[in-house]
Amino acid sequence: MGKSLSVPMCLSLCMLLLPFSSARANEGIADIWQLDYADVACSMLLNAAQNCSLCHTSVPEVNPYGQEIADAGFGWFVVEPLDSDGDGRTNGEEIYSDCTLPGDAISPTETTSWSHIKALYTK
Ligand SMILES: [Ca+2]
Repeated sequence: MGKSLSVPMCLSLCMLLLPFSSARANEGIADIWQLDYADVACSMLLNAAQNCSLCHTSVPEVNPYGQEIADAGFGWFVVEPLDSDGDGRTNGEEIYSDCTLPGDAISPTETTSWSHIKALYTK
């Protein structure tokens, strides 16, 4: 009798805790992404990782970059050669040099960034 009650109780408890444990796991993933790219990504991207907008449209919905990372088993280095948002620039280019969101095709491009515009007028 004791065992028959404990299994449903455990399942109920697990179902209650699952959303929280998933959220905590995702926070850990964002932290790891930040650590992996801390020396190469701009602060905008590091902040986007922290506030979840790097990979999510609205949690738990993911953007194309978040989906490809999930599909790759959270191997973000594997998806660097891909162009998740279809804007013509690889995820790696967006992260390492352009400082644009790899999951958002309408995030500013290098040619529309403030530093690029300033450079056009200082020549
Ligand atoms: Ca892209």
